[in-house]
Amino acid sequence: MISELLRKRLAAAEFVVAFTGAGISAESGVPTFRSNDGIWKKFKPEELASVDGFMRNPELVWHWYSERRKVIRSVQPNAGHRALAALEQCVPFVTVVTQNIDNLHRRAGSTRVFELHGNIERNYCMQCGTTFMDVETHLIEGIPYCRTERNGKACSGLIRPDVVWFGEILPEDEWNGAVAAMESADVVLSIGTSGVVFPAASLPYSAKQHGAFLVEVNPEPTPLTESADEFLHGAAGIVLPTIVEEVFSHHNK
Ligand code: BV8
Ligand code: ZN
Repeated sequence: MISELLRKRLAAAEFVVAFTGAGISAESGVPTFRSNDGIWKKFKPEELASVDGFMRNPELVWHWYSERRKVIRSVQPNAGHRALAALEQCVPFVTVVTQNIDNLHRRAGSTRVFELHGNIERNYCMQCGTTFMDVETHLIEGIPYCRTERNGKACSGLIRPDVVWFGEILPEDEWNGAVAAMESADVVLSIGTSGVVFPAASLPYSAKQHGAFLVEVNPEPTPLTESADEFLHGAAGIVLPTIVEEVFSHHNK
């Protein structure tokens, strides 16, 4: 399954970056966005994952995020997430750059993760910026409001999920960390992403320009496939453990 060239490149690699999208969480039971079971099928992204969408109908958007949070809390990381965590024992520097907001890479044990689009477990007040890990106690008719005391007055700001919506800029530290990782990558594994959301989707191309060996793991081709040095046609939960096994098995003994 793993070509001699990929085996050689991975075995010699010092910096490996895994660039992941919703596809790596599919086998955990988290619906992707654009596959046929995708969540965007029911709703249009602009309606839900945008500031206007939220301001227009905060209750609907909060309902959508609460439902997704429930799913995410009920699932486990899968063999794909775990293989990337295991890779840290075989390669000097492994960085995960994810578009996912499901926290599954950290729960699988990855220690260096840049979350380009935020994290569904975090929320913040749009007025005073206070961060909330839980909003259940702040709900008023399905919408959470801030009550942080500030100079004697209670804030009454609207609380929103700490995720990057369409039209919003990506968090600076996460973006800068991801760009630096991509520029020094020996090998980039682009896993489970349809490569249509920018600026995140531009990262594998820039890694390739800086000399990285680009591998794509996906059950179907994407716009990135023709630029990839290797296209591993399959599910992340199957392909990633195979890579760790076949390339680094002597490490694990
Ligand atoms: C920005 C967080 C501007 C929220 C997300 C026109 C109008 C409006 C905007 C734009 C426009 N044209 C371009 C834009 C910019 C826009 C964009 O790129 N739109 C696209 C859709 C055209 N981008 C933005 O708005 C970004 N911000 O540009 O700001 C700006 C610039 C400067 C200064 C100020 C402002 C912000 C984008 C972030 C949006 N937030 N999510 C939430 O999740 O609720 S995007 C959302 O899509 C998720 O983050 C998701 O991760 C991301 C990408 O999707 P994928 O992860 O790739 O998932 P997808 O379902 O698409 O694909 C899954 C893949 O997995 C498939 O290929 C499938 O085959 C594969 N797969 C399935 N099973 C498996 C598998 N692979 C492996 N194993 C399996 N088992
Ligand atoms: Zn507040």
